[in-house]
Amino acid sequence: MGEIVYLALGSNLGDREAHLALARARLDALPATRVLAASPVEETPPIGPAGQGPYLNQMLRVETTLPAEALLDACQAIEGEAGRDRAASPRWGARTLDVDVVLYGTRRITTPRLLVPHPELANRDFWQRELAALDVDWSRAMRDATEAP
Ligand code: A4P
Ligand code: MG
Repeated sequence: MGEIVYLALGSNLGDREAHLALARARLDALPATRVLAASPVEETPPIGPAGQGPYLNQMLRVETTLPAEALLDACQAIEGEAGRDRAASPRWGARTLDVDVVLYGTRRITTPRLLVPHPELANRDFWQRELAALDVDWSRAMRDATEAP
């Protein structure tokens, strides 16, 4: 029995559908990790610097026994496999693939590498819609998240 985790996928460069599909497949193939459900894919206007195209976004429900930072490492490796060049892209700039940890069980995580629940959850209506499509009450999940003892 692992943790139930919600991961947000985003892509606004290249073959966006293919990048989301790659992410779903690679996440499902991680050790002790299963993709249990996926929200509909939706196209969203870009948040961030001007001059970038629309995103495809999708939320995944995943069960994993990977600790949160190991899961983040895996997400970043998958971004790299999709051709994400972190150095070339400014914060919130265009990217082939972004995989963000939105919720990790009922945990609140505050480390130099990881803020969970993702601080932008309150501001991103598309994540809120996608979580609702997976039967998650985002505001309650944000409120109820607690530091591990
Ligand atoms: N990091 C901290 N907390 C987390 C977390 N919960 N999940 C750290 C993932 N990463 C987390 O991320 C920078 C650092 O954030 C990571 O090294 C990790 O240690 P990054 O992916 O390199 O940079 P970024 O994505 O440009 O920055 P950031 O702040 O993560 O941005 P977001 O929130 O990922 O936003 N517009 C639309 N329509 N749809 C989108 O999906 N996404 C973004 C990126 C901007 N505009 C968008 C969308
Ligand atoms: Mg990110």
